[in-house]
Amino acid sequence: MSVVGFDFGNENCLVAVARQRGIDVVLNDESKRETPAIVCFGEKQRFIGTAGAASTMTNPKNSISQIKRLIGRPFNDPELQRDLKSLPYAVSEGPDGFPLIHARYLGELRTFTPTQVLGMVLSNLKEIAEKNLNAAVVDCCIGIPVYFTDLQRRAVLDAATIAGLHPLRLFHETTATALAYGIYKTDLSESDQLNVAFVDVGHASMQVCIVGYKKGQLKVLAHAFDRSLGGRDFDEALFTHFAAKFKDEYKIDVYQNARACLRLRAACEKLKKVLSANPEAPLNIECLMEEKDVRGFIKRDEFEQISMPILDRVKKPLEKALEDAGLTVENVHTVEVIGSASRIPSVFKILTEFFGKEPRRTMNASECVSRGCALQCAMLSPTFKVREFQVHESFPFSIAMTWKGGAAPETPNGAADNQQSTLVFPRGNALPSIKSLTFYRLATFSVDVQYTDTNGLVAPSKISSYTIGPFQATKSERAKVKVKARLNLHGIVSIESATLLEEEEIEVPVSKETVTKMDTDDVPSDSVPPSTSEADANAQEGNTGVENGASDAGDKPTQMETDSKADAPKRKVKKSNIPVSELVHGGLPPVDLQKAVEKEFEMALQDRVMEETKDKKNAVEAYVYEMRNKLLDKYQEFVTEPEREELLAKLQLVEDWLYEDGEDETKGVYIAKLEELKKQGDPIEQRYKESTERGSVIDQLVHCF
Ligand code: ATP
Ligand code: K
Ligand code: MG
Repeated sequence: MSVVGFDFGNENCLVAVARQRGIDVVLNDESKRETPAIVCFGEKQRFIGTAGAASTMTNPKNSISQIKRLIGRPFNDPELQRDLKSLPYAVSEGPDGFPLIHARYLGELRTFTPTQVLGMVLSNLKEIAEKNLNAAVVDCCIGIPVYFTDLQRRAVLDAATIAGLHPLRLFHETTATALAYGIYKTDLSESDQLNVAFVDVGHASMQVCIVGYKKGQLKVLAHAFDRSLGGRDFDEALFTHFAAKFKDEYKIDVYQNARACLRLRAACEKLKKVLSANPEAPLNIECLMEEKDVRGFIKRDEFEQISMPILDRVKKPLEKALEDAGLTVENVHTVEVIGSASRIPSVFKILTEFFGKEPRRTMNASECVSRGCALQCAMLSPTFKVREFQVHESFPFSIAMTWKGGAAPETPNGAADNQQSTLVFPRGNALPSIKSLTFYRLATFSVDVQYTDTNGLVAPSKISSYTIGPFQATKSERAKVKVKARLNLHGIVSIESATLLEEEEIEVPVSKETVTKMDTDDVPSDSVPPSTSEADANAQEGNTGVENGASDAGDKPTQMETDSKADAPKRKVKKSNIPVSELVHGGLPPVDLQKAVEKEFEMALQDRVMEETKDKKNAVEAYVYEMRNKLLDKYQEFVTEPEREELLAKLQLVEDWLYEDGEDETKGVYIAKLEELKKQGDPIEQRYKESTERGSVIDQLVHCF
């Protein structure tokens, strides 16, 4: 069983695997640790990762990057709309209200969903892991930003399915980092909590996480973020600056030329990196547009000036995190920065000033997310033994359930329409978690799950709708229905089940038997609120009681539930399951997901055929060069003059063919061509071999004398 962690970044992806001796970040085909998150669609195949990045400049319109920005967002999302302006490929609104990416692939224009493209990126990462482990990879843990919505989380899971992966957990990137930081720490105390702030400034976003450590455990105290503050925003500031400058000085408008835009953006990113280590840097691009070479120059101070609007926003998530954690700066013992854009000196300066101490870089800034994910995967996998370490995660959104008219339909005067709502998982709730709600109803009813505190969220607030029923209450009054809501390990909310509870009075003295044990795989024993009186009081008004059966730690918790007051007459509760049907807003229906899986399989097959074709073509080419050299060298004595001339001529013919008619042939044709050459070459090789073998026998004989 595989134990793998993936960090899919907006720009760079990393793969970490667990081996018996520890966690390793593995290398891709180009011997790099970072693999660009790019899929380039070609005329004959796709190029993914490093190969995709190589073709971006020559094929910008069909090179899909920054897929993390598009995944699980509706087309009309204003942030998405803003992003689209600087992306070189075409995106339109699909029939379901979600974006569709347009690209030319295999000679025709096609559309792909962001989920499909992420599936391709993940397949590529999966392959990297498989090559390194020399085994199939299925189980894994995938890092996601803490701000990912329900839709985005579901989209990542769908993409994983398309890639043939099975995530044991979608793990918040900063928490992954916190785990990778804490698990090796040997000096954690049982009583004194060590508070560490992790700040990740990546390509597109910034995340802050404050964690409290004690021996053998970490507890997330707060998550905060800015969805749109990352390295690329600094690139954009430089881009705007130079675009204006060049318009002035050279009379060129780069906005009119997609390739010029791309090149200037790339040059600005490079410039930004140079400025991290140098007080000033030049920017020169040959033949940017209209055959003009451009030259520019900027000092770090000026760079800071033009990026002021971005820098001004860095403090906000820091303040929010502190506030939510209920800490002051003095209580934060250490600050760890990660994410490659944290290398920008002005960002680092703001962090230093804010915390009143210099942030540290003890974590490997680019690798820690993937490492933490691999660790989490190892912890969740039965095949690995990992040091006991508890992760108490916290959820960054508030989630409520809403329904219509608690008293309906039996209230005659139209009270049925009034919307009611109850907070089920408040912001900062433990993750995972389970809660039960009690409804008093006559017949089938529906419940919506939605965000209440949108936390700067632009996604639709409604997450899903559920129909609960039908059920038949035996008595004429409203039936008591217990609905179980789960916030799962991925941070996805669902109504998992509904139970009809019917009370029957029986003549048994009150004893310990009044305790009814609920399904044991729910909720941990340390959070055991009995069926509260609050729930009953609410019920009088046709309302709903939420039972806080929260879980944060274990996978096999238990909950005990008492159903009667100690001095009341004994009642027995009969339980029966009620059907629950779910309608998720957005995401792929199972049929479409299956289709996407099949499509990915086809495309992967096509890629493989093309790769093999290239290999076979290379083999022909290699044979031509090798044989020619040998004929003129060590095979000389083993061929007759006419034989040699004939084969040399043949080799020349094939070489010419490779560059002309044979440039673009099928795999079978190259295989046949190689066979053809070998038919002539093999006898010569055979003669040579026989003679050298005989030679070595003679050598041995000589040595015997
Ligand atoms: P995200 O976490 O936002 O999804 P990511 O994980 O792909 O994205 P990182 O790889 O952490 O992002 O960071 C990439 C960003 O860091 C890019 O904008 C890149 O230009 C920037 N960057 C890399 N090296 C440096 C440097 N030396 N100085 C400044 N910025 C840098
Ligand atoms: K990354
Ligand atoms: Mg990142």
